Amino acid sequence: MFFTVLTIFPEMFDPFWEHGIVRRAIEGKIIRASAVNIRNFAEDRHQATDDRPYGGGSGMVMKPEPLAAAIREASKTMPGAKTVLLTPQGRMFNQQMARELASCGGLILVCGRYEGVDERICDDLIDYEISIGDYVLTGGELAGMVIMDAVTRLIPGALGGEDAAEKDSFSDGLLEHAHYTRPRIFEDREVPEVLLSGHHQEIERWRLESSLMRTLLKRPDLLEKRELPDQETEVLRRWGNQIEKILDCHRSPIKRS
Ligand code: 4FV
Repeated sequence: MFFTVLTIFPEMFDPFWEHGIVRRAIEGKIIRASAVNIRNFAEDRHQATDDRPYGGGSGMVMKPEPLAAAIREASKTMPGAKTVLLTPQGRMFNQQMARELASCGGLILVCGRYEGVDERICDDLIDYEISIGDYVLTGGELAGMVIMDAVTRLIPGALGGEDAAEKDSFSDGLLEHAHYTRPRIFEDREVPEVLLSGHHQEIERWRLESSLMRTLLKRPDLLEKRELPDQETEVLRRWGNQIEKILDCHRSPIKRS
């Protein structure tokens, strides 16, 4: 997987590429990543990459010429790569989109600054407009790192255990189950017994119910839009019946006695 980042602050990416799974993926040649300074493509003697907005108003806009030249140069070195503009105007980034991008083979990440980029760049040089959230950043660089991080860990070999990414939150549309590690007792709180039982079927069942309960309580919207396998339907129905029974008890005091 190849990443080229177009930015006026390429040095921001060095610490990102020098740590953790991303660093190991680069060392293992599982990904290749480089940051290119858009200013290198600015022709005027001040190497300006921004200018005042037509129509007046505050702030500056990124000039089209240096950006277009930088995108075209990157596309030449990465045939078939998709260009991505990080912008609040974009489709909301999520795990499904991360999987989509991981199959692209090459991404050119365009990081805007100031009020944004000249619209004529979006017209015919950008394949994807992606947002990481409904808030305004000072630049697209952090969003670029978020995309690279989420995509890199989906590249086979990046996470070490082959199937690690399959067990992710959202990989199957549920939040992940609770995780525990040593010590068995921490501040008087014990690890659930079943996890120490070595009974893998029981452990898988416990983890499924943990995922379902956490998703039900924290992100019920994910359950509403998700295909429910029978095993999950059975669990949710059982919980629903238990809740009904309790409510019943409270409806008719007689039953409670
Ligand atoms: C952003 C976001 C974001 C907007 C103007 C960069 C800034 C500045 N990018 N998701 N939210 N970008 O706020 O991706 O150019």
